[in-house]
Amino acid sequence: MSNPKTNRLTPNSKPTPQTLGEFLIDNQSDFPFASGELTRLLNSIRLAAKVVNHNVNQAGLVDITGAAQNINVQGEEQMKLDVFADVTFINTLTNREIVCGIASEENEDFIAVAGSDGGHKQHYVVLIDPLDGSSNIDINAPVGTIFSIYRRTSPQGTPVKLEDFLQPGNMQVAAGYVLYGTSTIMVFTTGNGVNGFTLNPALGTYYRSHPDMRFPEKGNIYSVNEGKYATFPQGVKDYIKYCQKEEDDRPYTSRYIGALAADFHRSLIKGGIFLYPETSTAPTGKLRLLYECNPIAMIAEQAGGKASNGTQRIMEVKPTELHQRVPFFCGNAEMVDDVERCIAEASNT
Ligand code: AHM
Ligand code: MG
Repeated sequence: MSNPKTNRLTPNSKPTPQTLGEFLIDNQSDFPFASGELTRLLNSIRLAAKVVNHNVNQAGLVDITGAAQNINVQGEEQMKLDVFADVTFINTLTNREIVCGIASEENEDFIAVAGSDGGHKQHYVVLIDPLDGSSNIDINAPVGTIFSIYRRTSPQGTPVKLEDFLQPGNMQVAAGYVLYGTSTIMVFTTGNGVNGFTLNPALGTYYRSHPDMRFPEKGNIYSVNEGKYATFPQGVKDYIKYCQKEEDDRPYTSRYIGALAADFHRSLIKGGIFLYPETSTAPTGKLRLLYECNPIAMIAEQAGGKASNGTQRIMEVKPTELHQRVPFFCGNAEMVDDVERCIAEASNT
């Protein structure tokens, strides 16, 4: 900042925002188990997200810069972005030997990660949706990455087992998402509240732009694929009618991007609810418990909101399969209470 009278630089009165790297170091002792392993893991996720961000931003150029047969300017084969994101996260996490296992939406089975010495001494498993809402790529709309981190339950030193991944959400030690939107933001929690860090793409640095994120006291936006209304259970139909009714502070506004990370982020900032119920054609819903719903649920709860499957807290659902689907209702606590009430009333009639 310069002083117009003297034309000399004067100190900026605004404090420099903390970077993500500084935040991780400063708060390391608050992280569960505080050995530095989780800090390194979150560091790797932020690095991989930068690489994915770069490629997401190139998406519109692929047809121009990628020559025929999908060869790009570096002579590498172009990958679909969701595969690229998957490979990027897996490689970044495995090469640094900081996880003992990874499960991803893109892979049927989990991956057991051994260290370069062949051992399995790491403590954490990561579950990830590498590119959430990937169909938005074609229309230049936001996409995300969602991740969930657990401490393994099987003995250290042995290869991870399926049981290490099938833990209820309330055992998560950290969870977060990266939203590649008009700017790129990484939002995460380690169980001590929620913080958001916006990427300055010129510097490649994330700054703590959204400290101590909380849902606004009241929400007035509902977010659902209303085209599927006819297939929803009666209680959800009733709740949607309730949202639309002219009464008190209603009707609410309807918004739907079609990428959970983006729709949830709007709810968190502006106040609202995201709904993806079971339907007559998808009787257990669409969204995946382990790498979509649980991490978003942990962030929601840490920010003062709620997440439910309609009758039960999402983070208490006992997983039985890696790619298990659940109905999902998440956002301002009062709004989630209202949809649960409508579901309970409809099931009693
Ligand atoms: P994806 O992770 O395979 O891209 O799909 C998950 C997405 C969610 O992010 C989004 O909320 C939902 O699926 C949209 O589904 P629909 O098109 O049925 O509304
Ligand atoms: Mg997804």
